[in-house]
Amino acid sequence: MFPVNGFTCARGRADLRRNGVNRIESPMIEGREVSLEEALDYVSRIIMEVRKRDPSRIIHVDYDGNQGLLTWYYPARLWNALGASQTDYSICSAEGHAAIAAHYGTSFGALPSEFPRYGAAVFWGVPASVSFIHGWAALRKAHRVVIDVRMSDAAKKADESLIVRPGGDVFLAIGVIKELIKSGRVVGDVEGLEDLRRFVDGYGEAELSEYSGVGWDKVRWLAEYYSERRPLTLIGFALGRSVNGGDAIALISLIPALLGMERGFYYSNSMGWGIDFNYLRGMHASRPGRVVGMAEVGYEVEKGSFDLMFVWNANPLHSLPGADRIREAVEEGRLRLVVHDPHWSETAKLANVVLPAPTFLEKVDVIYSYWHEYLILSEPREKPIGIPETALVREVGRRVLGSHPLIEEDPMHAVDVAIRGTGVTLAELMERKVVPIRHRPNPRRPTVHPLPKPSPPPLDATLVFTSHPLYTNSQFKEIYGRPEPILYTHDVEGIVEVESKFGKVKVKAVKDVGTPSGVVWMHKSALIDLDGRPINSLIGPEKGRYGGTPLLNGVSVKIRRVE
Ligand SMILES: Nc1nc2c(c(=O)[nH]1)N[C@H]1C(S)=C(S)[C@@H](COP(=O)(O)OP(=O)(O)OC[C@H]3O[C@@H](n4cnc5c(=O)[nH]c(N)nc54)[C@H](O)[C@@H]3O)O[C@H]1N2
Ligand SMILES: Nc1nc2c(c(=O)[nH]1)N[C@H]1C(S)=C(S)[C@@H](COP(=O)(O)OP(=O)(O)OC[C@H]3O[C@@H](n4cnc5c(=O)[nH]c(N)nc54)[C@H](O)[C@@H]3O)O[C@H]1N2
Ligand SMILES: [Mo]
Repeated sequence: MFPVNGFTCARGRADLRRNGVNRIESPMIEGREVSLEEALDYVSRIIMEVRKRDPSRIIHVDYDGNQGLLTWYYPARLWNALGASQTDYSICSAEGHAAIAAHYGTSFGALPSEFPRYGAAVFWGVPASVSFIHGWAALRKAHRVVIDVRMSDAAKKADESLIVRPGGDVFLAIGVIKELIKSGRVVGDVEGLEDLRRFVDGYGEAELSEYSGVGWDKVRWLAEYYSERRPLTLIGFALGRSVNGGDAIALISLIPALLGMERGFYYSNSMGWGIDFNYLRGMHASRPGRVVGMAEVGYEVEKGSFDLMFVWNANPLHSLPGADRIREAVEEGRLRLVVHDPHWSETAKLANVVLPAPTFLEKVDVIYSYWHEYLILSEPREKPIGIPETALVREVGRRVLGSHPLIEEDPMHAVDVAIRGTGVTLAELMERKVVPIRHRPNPRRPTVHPLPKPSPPPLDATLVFTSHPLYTNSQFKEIYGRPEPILYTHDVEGIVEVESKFGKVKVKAVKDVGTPSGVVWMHKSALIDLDGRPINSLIGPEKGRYGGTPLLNGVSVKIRRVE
């Protein structure tokens, strides 16, 4: 059975309607409609020009607009064959995957089908009633605790909620572990327990309460809850984008192991399915010229490190730190931008060259999930507009590389090879369309190392982001309209300027009773300000110590009323 819990989210419901709206209908060069042939020749010429100088001055930016193996992964092989620069794919979940894998050898945790077995659940930094509604529903019968920096919708709906300071979770986790050890409730077979004991002993209760923002009685309550109720621990991706985020995730993921629970946490199992993403990207036969942190792309553009940016399946003007730097470089002619997208995204509107892409409803692909354990053959049901990603890279590849084995390999053959580790064959997938992945990674005895190295949480007003129920990142404006850039605050209302060390934006401040002073938040789908500037102008190049994830949550800001 496909674990969709019998309902579809607002985005899923809108997909068919969205398909015909705001589409890029034709290739364009500098605002002029051209034939596909002309656009492909033009893009190939630019690539050859830049490549002559230095192929690593080309950067491709691609992310998760559509999670197809052919849409997202396969196209990267063209750029690797060229020796172009790539990003580190860190923006969303890399920090937690790396932090958990450092302790368990894998980030593979509980399976969705195991959720209903749990009578209790701790949603740590996961406002799941909005960001993870299928997981929230799968645990609807469980007693639910939500830990956040504000009273999120999930915190309001939960049986219990705990409010921490931004960046304070690692200290709360240290406190919980300290209490568990003190009361003799650590029974798990975990390597390095003595080191962990010494580490947590290095912190006093008062200090931990101050840094976490949680009184000691509540810390003790959570430790007791853990040992008595043995909840499933759900860990938010967004925690990995926060101050001390990787350390927090690492330590939180260890709590179930300390209690002797096997795979008692859930992050995302996608890194454990056995899909060979590197094969799809052609890493067996080529290498990127350079890997640039997603935190740093905007800042590298500012420094003049690239001549050409090729974007697909992503909307960096909306989503990347320092996005204003990218915009300026394109507007001033210092960077050429080519975008391949089905929709007129903010980045497509800025681009020098735009190439239309079919949506997932218009092409064949194989889809995997961050959540459920199924591989899916996605087949076209609408008439396609534009050129699919696989065809595009093969056309451009032939023009700039001639015949190259990475480009010549049939995309479906590449998928067949890449999914071998899942225990599902392409033939089986072609026949059955939806097939459960059989591979499970081997568990390793968990270790407490590396121990965290947290810093005190910020004292200034801290900006954090969260999912919007109607949008997926920048997507679905076609149906639900452009979201207003609203900054939710404890006590400020009106038009305000928000300033960080890196930039300044203008937004509308609205009071929210569930937001403590010192915290301000926005929806991560409302990232264009009242003057059209990217909100991510505020975000700097700082990144996490495990997976290099940009510090998107926890940026210190000053807020000034202007109207
Ligand atoms: N300040 C701040 N910034 C953030 C976040 C935050 O919390 N705060 N969150 C971050 C997170 S978690 C993420 S995952 C990133 C997301 O960052 P992006 O991946 O840039 O996000 P999307 O808005 O989903 O953009 C996807 C683009 O892909 C296009 N697309 C969809 N389907 C296809 C297809 O089949 N082919 C092609 N070629 N294109 C397609 C869509 O039209 C859209 O323009 O943003 C990050 N940015
Ligand atoms: N409806 C909808 N669902 C989505 C998405 C969407 O755009 N719309 N995006 C998808 C994507 S790409 C992702 S990555 C996931 C993200 O899903 P989640 O990881 O669940 O996170 P967010 O929705 O970004 O919300 C982050 C929460 O963390 C809180 N927070 C910020 N800093 C801290 C901190 O230091 N400690 C704690 N404890 N909490 C903190 C914020 O207040 C906020 O409630 O959601 C996915 N689901
Ligand atoms: Mo994400």
